[in-house]
Parts: sequence; structure tokens; C-alpha cells
Amino acid sequence: MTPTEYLAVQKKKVDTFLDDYLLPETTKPESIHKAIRYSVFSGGKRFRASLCIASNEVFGGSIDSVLSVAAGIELIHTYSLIHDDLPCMDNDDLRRGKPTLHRAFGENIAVLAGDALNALAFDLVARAEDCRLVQILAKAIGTEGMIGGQVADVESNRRADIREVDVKFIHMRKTAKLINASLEMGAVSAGASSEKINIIKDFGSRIGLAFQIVDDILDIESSSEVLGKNVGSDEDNDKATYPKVCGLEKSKKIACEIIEEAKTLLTALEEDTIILKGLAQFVINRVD
Ligand code: GRG
Repeated sequence: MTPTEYLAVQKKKVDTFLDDYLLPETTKPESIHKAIRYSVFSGGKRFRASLCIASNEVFGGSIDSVLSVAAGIELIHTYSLIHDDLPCMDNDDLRRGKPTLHRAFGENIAVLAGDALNALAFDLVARAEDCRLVQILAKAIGTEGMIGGQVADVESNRRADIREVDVKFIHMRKTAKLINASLEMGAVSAGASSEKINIIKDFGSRIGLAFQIVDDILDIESSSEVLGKNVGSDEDNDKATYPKVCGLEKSKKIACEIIEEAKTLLTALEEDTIILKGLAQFVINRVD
């Protein structure tokens, strides 16, 4: 199975699960339930959920026990996109080819939909009845994770003194921590040993960093039709990106090198990691 086919199969499972789990749009107050469904089902590759499921499969886990965890991770990811698009953050109009949530439903509902998704995500992860998973997720999105990365990101806008080390600090937290946690949670819920979990975490940090570097590159080289969001917004907001500090070609080289390193790390595992290696390669090959 190609990585794209694998992602499509997992996306179907995750979306079916979430459609069943999320309250119908007719539930009162309708606006928040409509807003949640608008964002969750607006598309999205389900890359993080797929990593969680793939990592779980590698170590012999079962989809029945990991699906709610993978779905919860996607709710956190959707929450982060909603808040990232807000006027007080990146102030974006377009996401996944549709108006951003605050454009479609208003800023107040967008903030609250993000907050609701956070609560729902932890409800889903808690269903696995392993409190380590809750802790991994909480740490990944906290002040040493996504939120810390986002703070460093907004504080670095329009600064001329940003270096590669600063951009790496942001990317490792804002993007890599949740990707890393997705893989770790999959491995933990399959009962992998701590030695193997550490390998998966090192793999996750690398593909998470490369994922955001490629995102920076796509913001320059792709189109809004393909990406489903406005391109060139990093330059417009004078954001801290790899192309800004290293140049475009060097950024591509760095991303490729990191992915090669990530794939090499997996050779230390005796399990079949072909899907994970394919998903790592997908990070470089992706077009959106
Ligand atoms: C604590 C959840 C939370 C958020 C608060 C707003 C914020 C802090 C963080 C923003 C983090 C962020 C949006 C990072 C960008 C990550 C990224 C590259 C997103 C695009 O991911 P894809 O390509 O998107 O997987 P799809 O649409 O395919 O799901």
C-alpha cells in the first residue's frame, strides 16, 4: 500500500468514528455543534491519526483500542488550526479550501469551538483507560509543546535577528511535538518497550520538524488552490521560517536529510516499519 493509500484508509476510519462521536448539528446550541462539524469535516489528511495507528500496528496493537486515541489527536490538531487562524494569531481567511471558522461563524464561536475540541479530545483519549496517554498529549500541547511553540512564533514575527536555532525551537514545539506524541501514543497503547518507544520518539521529532519545514516551503512554492489556504502569508507576516533564515534550497536539503535520518533510526527495530518509512517519505513528497 502506498502512503497516500494508507492515509486514505485511515482517514475513512477516523472520519466514520468522529461522525458517530460528535453531536449532531441539531443539538442546542446549534451554532457550536455546526461549527465543530464544519471544521472537523472540512478535509485534512489525518496525518497525525495515521501515524498513531501505524505506530500502534508496528507493535502489534489493535485498531479497536487506538481509534479513539487517534481521533482525539485529530481534534486537538483541528483545534490548533482554528486558533492559529484567528485574527489575534495569523489572521487567515482560508483553511482547507473553505473560509476559516471565525470567518464563517464569528470569532467568539471559533474560540469556543477550539475550546470544546480540546475537551472532546481528552474525553476520547481517556477512553483508552491508560493515563499515560493523557499525560503525553497534555505535555505535547502545553507550554513546552504546541502552546510554547506558538508563543515563540508570534513573538518572533517581524524580528530581523532570528537564526536557524530560533526557528528550530519554534518548529520543534509548534508542530513536531504533536506529531511526536501521535507516534508515541500509538506505541504506548500497543505496549511497546521503553527502548522501542524512545526510537519512535526520535523518529517522530525528526518527521515533525521536517513536516513544518516542508510547510514553510509550500507556503512559498505552492498555490492556494492546491494548499486550500492563502500562500505567501509567512512572508506577508514576516514569520520565522526555514526559508527566511536558510534560503529555499538549503531548507529543502535540510528537510530531506532529516527524513533520511528518521528512516535510518527505524532500522534499529526488528518490526516491519515499511508503512512508517513511507509516511516519513510522504512528508517530503506531499503537495498540501
Ligand atoms: C494547544 C491545540 C493548541 C493550540 C494553541 C494556535 C496554537 C496554540 C498552535 C498552532 C500550531 C499550528 C497550527 C502549527 C502548524 C502545524 C501544521 C503544519 C499544520 C498543517 O497540518 P496538516 O498539513 O493539515 O496536517 P491538514 O489540513 O491536512 O490536517
